[in-house]
Amino acid sequence: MSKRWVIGLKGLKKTTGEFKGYNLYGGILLLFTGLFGWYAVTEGNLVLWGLFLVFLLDLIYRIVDYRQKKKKHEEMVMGITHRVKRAGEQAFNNLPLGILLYNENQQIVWHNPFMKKVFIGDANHKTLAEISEHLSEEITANSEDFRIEVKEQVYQIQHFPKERLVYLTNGTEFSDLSQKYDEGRPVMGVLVMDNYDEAIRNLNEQEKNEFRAKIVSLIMQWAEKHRIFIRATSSERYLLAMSHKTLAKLRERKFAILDEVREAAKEREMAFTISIGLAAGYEDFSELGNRAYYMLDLALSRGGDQVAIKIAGDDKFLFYGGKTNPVEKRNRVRARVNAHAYERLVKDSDKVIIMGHKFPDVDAIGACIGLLRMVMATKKEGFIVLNQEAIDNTAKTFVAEIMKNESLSAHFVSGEVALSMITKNSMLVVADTQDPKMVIEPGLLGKTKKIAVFDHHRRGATYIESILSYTEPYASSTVELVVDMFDYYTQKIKMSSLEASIMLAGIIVDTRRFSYHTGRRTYETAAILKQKGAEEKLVQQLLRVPIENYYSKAHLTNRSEIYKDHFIIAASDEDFILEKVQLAQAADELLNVQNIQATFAVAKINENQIGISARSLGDLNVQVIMEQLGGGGHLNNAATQINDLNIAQVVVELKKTISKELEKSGD
Ligand SMILES: [Mn+2]
Repeated sequence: MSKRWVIGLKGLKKTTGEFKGYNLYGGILLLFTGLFGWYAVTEGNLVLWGLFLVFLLDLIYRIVDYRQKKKKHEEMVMGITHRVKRAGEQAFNNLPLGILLYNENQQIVWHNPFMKKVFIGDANHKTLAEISEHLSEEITANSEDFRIEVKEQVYQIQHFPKERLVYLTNGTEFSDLSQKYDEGRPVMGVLVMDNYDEAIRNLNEQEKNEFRAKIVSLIMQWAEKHRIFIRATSSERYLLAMSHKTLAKLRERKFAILDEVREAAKEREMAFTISIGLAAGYEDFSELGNRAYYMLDLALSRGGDQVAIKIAGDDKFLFYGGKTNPVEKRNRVRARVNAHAYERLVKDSDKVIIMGHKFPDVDAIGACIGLLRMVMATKKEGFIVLNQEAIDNTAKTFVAEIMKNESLSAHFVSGEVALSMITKNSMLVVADTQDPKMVIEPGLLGKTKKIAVFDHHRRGATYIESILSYTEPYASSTVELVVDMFDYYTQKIKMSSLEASIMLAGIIVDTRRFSYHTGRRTYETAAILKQKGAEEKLVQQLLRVPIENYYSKAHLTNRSEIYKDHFIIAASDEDFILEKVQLAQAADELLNVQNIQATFAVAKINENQIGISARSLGDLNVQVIMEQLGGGGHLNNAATQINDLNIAQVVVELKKTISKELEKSGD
């Protein structure tokens, strides 16, 4: 057989293989053509000849048509293959995708042309470290997905350690965009002058104007320097808008504007401060604005002269400043408004249930008694929640005295009893705390919507939702706030001499005999209580302490350590258990030491808990330090309780926290 025939047969086989659809029809056509051809020859019939011719022509037509189609198809396939191949080469050489292979010594063994652009030149035989230290480190660590920076460009890397293969894509634009987006996100804020009216009270008109101009120009210059949008919404309030980038800068500088304003006022021998609430990271502008106002409230309730920030996604609130002790700025208007609101709420309630914080002290119990007396003056039922086995030690003698007095003790009930008698129409009153976790019977909080809070502590991150809240961090005690309202209550408040004495003792304990947080109002309150029958002798008698208190105080003071020149840390032995109040007293007493700014008394307060009591003259904010150790309190009077550590470990943590705080305030 000749070669041509073989090729022809092969072609035929290939054809029949590839075009199976044609086979059946083609076979039938061939059969009929043959059949009619045979009959036409043997029969010699003209009709048969005709039919034979028709089938033959059809057969020829089909074969020619098939061949043409096949040729066209092949041409098309060839064309696409060629183009795909070229596109692949193009991609390999020109796409902004780098590919490199390295060997076990981290030497580059091959890379595509794009890499030349990245590395500026041929990098074959170079090591990865020569190209980028960072790249080499990540590859050594077998990282699979990371970013590196080469010649100010950011590359996204995909690494396949098994294949020793690396892909690089240029992510500079994306990275720039995401940074721009982050930095450009809006921040809203509110700035207020904390105590403008009080500060300028004693100035004449010209001095007032000069002072105001000085402060406003400081604020405006600050805003302009940092490109902050600022608009006055009242004479003491400004709305702020800025970018995230600006916020980051201000945080870096620890909101120096607070210090600038305070110093400018100090130069004129005035105590004047500003506070700022800021919110960032919320997509929704109404939420952003609301949060900013909420943060301002928080800053003010903590005593002002500070910045409070909430950033979306961050559970914690950020605080800056808060270096001054809150100055008295209470006005009689608030006392009047709150007295009237309280009276109305009492009238509208079926009964009033009053509770203080867990382990209530004399201030808490005294305030409860004052609030109860107001309820009784309106002729409503009132009860004070007290679990007798859980009372602060200083209050024990007072509670014993209360229990001897039948008419007064009838108003004291346990948490359980209170829970059984509270209704939707009852009012719940919380005194001397605003933290929902701190109250004697937290179960009561969910039982009624009518809740009133009276407190003189700075507000923490969580607080009780209430319809009436009279909280003033610059008041000496909660008793002081309660007595403030007496004058404006329409019914006359009557009380026994024991009750007035307990209330007076509350002030004495909280002010450590009028040496802390004592303002004009504190003495006025004491005078009012004196008028209502308070007896110093009884107070003195009830405040006496057992001799053990002196021993334990001595134990602590003997173990005092001066830390960083200005701080005293007095930590007891591991096996010594002290009362919280003894810690507080030791810390108080040590503040009398020369050159000391703050004191910390540390001791076990029960088998598994260590307490720290912290006191400060004001230069170091001990509230912030105790907050970081899980506690709280005031700028110059704070405490915390710590579980699961021993005394030595607690002291280490405490020192760390103090150092951190000192660094933060730049000392
Ligand atoms: Mn108190």
